[in-house]
Amino acid sequence: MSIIQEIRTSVINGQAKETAAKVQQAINEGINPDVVLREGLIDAMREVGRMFEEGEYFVPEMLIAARAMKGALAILKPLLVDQGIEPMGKVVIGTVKGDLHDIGKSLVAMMLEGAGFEVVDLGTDVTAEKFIEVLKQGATVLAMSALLTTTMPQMKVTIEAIKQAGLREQTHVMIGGAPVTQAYADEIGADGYAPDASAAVRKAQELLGK
Ligand code: B1M
Repeated sequence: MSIIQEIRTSVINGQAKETAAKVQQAINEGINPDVVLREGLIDAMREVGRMFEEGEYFVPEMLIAARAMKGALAILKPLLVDQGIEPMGKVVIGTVKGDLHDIGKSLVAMMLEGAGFEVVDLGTDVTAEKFIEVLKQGATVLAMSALLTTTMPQMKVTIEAIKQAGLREQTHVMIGGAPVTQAYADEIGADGYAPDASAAVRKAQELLGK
């Protein structure tokens, strides 16, 4: 089994220590951190989702797999985040109210930081009011993540709330997350959608005309 396959298997099995050790081993062997991320970690979470859908896994198994993935991300973060880039603008990011999924959002935050954005990460279960507070403090990009079809509408609620707060004109709104699409972004009046973390960086740069 290749080291990437071993990483994938250890995440699926929720083995946090083994995952961290194997990720470190892969890095020591000179494997590109982006390959470790995409082919090892992200692919493993996709498989965990499939197993959950098919009733092989339940919430506790999803949680321990997520814990293994997060430990590995901490190792990859300094390698994925380039240093010393000019500040690009201030982004406020969070997973919307009612939604506790934070891995994808954290990856997007990490990549934005790496590209030189100042990032305020509000975490998960973020209300429109909390986003607005940071927008009032000078953030010009609002980045919202949702992983549940039931929480996607909260993105629209937040856009409406920033309109009400008189902040819509000065705010670039971008959205993403597994169930989110460009069509949904158009429907709710977001300025941009990105399918993954790298695309999110390109979208934020594009929105700010960089
Ligand atoms: Co949940 N969960 N979960 N879960 N979970 C999903 C999302 C699900 C698809 C699983 C399934 O059924 N196949 C399903 C949603 C179904 C639906 O809505 N149609 C689901 C469900 C049902 C639930 C619960 C309701 C289960 C229950 O309690 N019965 C519950 C809800 C809790 C809540 O939020 N209120 C729940 C709970 C959990 C855990 C807490 C156990 C855990 C999360 C732990 C954590 O995040 N700390 C969990 C997990 C791990 C998953 C899966 C397996 C993996 C998610 C993940 O981390 N993916 C997930 C299945 C799946 O997605 N295949 C599932 C890896 C991550 C890197 O990808 O988050 O998509 P992703 O992010 C990507 C892109 O989407 C994009 O870039 C990222 C990097 O490439 N992106 C953006 C994300 N945000 C972006 C923002 C942007 C741009 C791009 O701009 C701003």
